[in-house]
Amino acid sequence: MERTFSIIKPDAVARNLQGEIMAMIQSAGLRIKGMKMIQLTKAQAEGFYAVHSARPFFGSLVEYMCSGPCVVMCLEGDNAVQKYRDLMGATNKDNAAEGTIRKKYALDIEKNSCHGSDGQDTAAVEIAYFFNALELVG
Ligand code: YYY
Ligand code: MG
Repeated sequence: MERTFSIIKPDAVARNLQGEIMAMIQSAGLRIKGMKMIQLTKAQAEGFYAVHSARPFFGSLVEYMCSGPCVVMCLEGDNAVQKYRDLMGATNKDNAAEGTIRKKYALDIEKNSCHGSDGQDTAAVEIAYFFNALELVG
């Protein structure tokens, strides 16, 4: 069993798509071990995406991530990190495979509806960034 971290991003929450995206996650065999709805502050978004701070899209990305509420989740399942990356599809919706969350719902490369950790180490850091132990079920 492995855990990963997911965000249903502001563009998807604004269109009331949380349920649709959670249904796709659960149909893929991933279990929700922690979940809450939050609106990120600028500092929280900057910290979460710090790895991208030198990229030209960083300022716009941070502003967008704070623009409305999102749903943060800890997901668990076999091969959860890769399973959820596969379910999300490519970062750019134009390159995303049919049947993926981003192919179905992303608006553009920035407003791409979901985040998923890119490895087990980053998953652990990202889960701990948003959840304490009491907020995660065994
Ligand atoms: O992990 P993933 O979300 O698929 O992509 P990253 O390369 O980590 O980029 C994080 C986030 O930044 C991406 O989901 C949208 C945004 N972004 C962008 O707005 N423009 C780009 N050229 C690349 C990424
Ligand atoms: Mg990434």
